[in-house]
Amino acid sequence: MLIVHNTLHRQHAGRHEMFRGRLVPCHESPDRLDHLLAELARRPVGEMVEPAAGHLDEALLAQVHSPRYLQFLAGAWDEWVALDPANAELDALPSVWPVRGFRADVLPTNFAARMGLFSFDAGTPLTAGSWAAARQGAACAIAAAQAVGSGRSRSAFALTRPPGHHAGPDFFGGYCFLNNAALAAQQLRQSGFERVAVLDVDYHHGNGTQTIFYGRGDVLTVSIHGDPMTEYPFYLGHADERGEGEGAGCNLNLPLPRGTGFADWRAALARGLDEVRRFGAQALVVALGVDTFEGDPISAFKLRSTDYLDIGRDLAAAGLPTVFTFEGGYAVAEVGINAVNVLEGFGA
Ligand code: SP5
Ligand code: ZN
Repeated sequence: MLIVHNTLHRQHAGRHEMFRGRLVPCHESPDRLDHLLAELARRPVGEMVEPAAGHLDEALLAQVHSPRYLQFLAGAWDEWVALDPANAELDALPSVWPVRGFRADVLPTNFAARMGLFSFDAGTPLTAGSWAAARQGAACAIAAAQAVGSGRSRSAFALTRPPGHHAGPDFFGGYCFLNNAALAAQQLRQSGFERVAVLDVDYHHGNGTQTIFYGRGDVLTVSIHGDPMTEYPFYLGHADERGEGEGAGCNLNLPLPRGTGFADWRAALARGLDEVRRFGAQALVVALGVDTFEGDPISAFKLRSTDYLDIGRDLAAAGLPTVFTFEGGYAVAEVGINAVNVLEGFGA
C-alpha cells in the first residue's frame, strides 16, 4: 500500500461550524490526521510519499470541477479579507443560497452571494489555508491514482484532509471543497481503466461524487450511508436515485437506519461489491470515512474498531486495483486505529 500524505493539511483549520443556531467548534480538525499518522507510525502498512508541492494537474481538476467554481475558491479568502481586514481573524461561512426558482447562471459580484452560490451548508468554513490544503489533497488523490493506474502500486491511500466526497462539480459543503475520490476515479479512467467504481463507505451519502458522475456510464458510484430521511445531507442519497442518461443504472444508494450494526452494514457492503462486480469495474476507489464507528460524535451506526479489519478484508476480496481517499470520522482518538485497521485488513 502506497500512502500519499498531504503535509499541508494543517493549513485548513476551521474554527466554527453552524449547528442549531450556534457556532460550534469544527468536528473536522487537523488532529484527526495527526492521530492517523501516529497510528501509521506504530503500524506501518506501506511506503509514505508526498506529491511535489505546488504541482497539480489543472486539466484533470477541470474535468471534475467547473472553471468558475475553481476560480472562486482560488480567490475567495483574499476577497473575504478585502471586505474588512478584521475578517482575517474569522472564518468565512455562507448564509444565503439560491434555492428553487432562483437563478444559478448569474454570478453576483457580491461575495456572500457567491459563497452561497458555490455551497450547500454553513458547516464548511473557508479559512486562510483552505485552498492550499484542498489543492494539495487533490494532488495526493491524483498521485495515488497515478501510482495505481501505472501499475507501480496495486493499492494506494490518499492520506489527506479536508475530505472530499460532499464536494460537487461547483459546490463545497460537508467539510469538503475538492472531490478527492472523484479526482482519483477520473485519473484512473485517464490511466486506461475503461470502467471504474467508487464505493463510498463514509457514514454520510457521497452526494458530490454521485452528482459528478450521475450522467456517466463509465464510472459506477455506490454509497452505503445513514438514511438521508434523517441523516445529513438529506436531499440526496435515496435508494431510487439510479443515474440518468448514459449513467442510468450506474448509481446505487444503500441507505441504512440509525443504529445499524456491523452484520447489517456488512451485508450492504456485500451488495455494493456485487454491483461493482456486475458493472465490470477494472479499478476501485474507496471513499473511506470511519464515522460509521459506534463512538462517532455526529453519526449513529454501531461499528466497532475490529470490524474495520473485516471491511478491509472484504474490500481486498474484490481483487481490484484500489485507491482509498480519507473522508470523515470524528471520534478523533479512534480515527487512526479504525482507518489503519481497514488498510491492514486490506493488506498490500
Ligand atoms: C466528510 C463528512 O463526514 N462530512 C460530514 C458533514 C456533516 N455535517 C453536518 C454535521 C451535523 C452536526 N451534528 C452535530 C451533532 C452533535 N451532537
Ligand atoms: Zn461523513
